[in-house]
Amino acid sequence: MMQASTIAALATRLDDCALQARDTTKITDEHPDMDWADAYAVQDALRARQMERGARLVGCKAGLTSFAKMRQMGVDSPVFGYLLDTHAVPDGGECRCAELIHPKVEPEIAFVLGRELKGPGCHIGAVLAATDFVLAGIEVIDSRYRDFKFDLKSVIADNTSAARFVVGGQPMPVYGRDLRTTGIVLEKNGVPVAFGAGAAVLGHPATAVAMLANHLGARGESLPAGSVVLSGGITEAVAVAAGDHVHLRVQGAGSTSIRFV
Ligand code: OOG
Ligand code: MG
Repeated sequence: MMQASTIAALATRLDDCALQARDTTKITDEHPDMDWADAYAVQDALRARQMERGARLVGCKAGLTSFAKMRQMGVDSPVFGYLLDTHAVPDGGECRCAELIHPKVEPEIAFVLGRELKGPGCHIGAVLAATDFVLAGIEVIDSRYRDFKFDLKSVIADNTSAARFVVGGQPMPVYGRDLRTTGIVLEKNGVPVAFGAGAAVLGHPATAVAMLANHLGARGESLPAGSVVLSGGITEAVAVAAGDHVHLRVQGAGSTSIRFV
């Protein structure tokens, strides 16, 4: 287990990089013996710093939940992070590129919970029973690591590259729907650039939410009612720059969009 002072210093370094939009080397380069608990301890310390400044927790995210994403980033298992109100962009709103290092967008299915979800033992059925509705979600990721190169422990410490997100469209109840065959189209500047279906995420996107609830349960946390949960990029992430307009259509759930300025 890392020393508390090391954990605090790493969280400060990652927080400062995000605040100043500058990158850093991945932390496992200097701390090769860091374990999973250390990585999540750094993430917890980062969250505490941001919440001390007044940010509110609004939900959680699962990442690296599709083979497209795992292949793109060269890793082999999902990771989990948190979402704050300071990450949220209104539907159709602006994202300022000057505040980010090297942003990319991901098409996701966002779950909004009507009831608390608590692991262990959480499964797809429990997730669907607790879900009020799903929405179209675009996550803007922005790794604080140079050239977006990291390993799993480094990316966990960095709150799984979370930077901004937008959700919107037409709230879609899950009852009577098959989220595996729910299609998505991601458009950049009016051109369709990525396509997929819910099954790209671990066979069913609710699996990612169940894994997240079980992960939190093991740490004594849960997903409260009202949480928004990003279930993970369905396709590879797409790089964006100022001037880009990104639009996500989710079959049966309308669409959401974000402008990069
Ligand atoms: C890590 C975060 C991945 C997703 O949806 O797969 C993620 C990264 O690729 O930088 O949010
Ligand atoms: Mg994501």
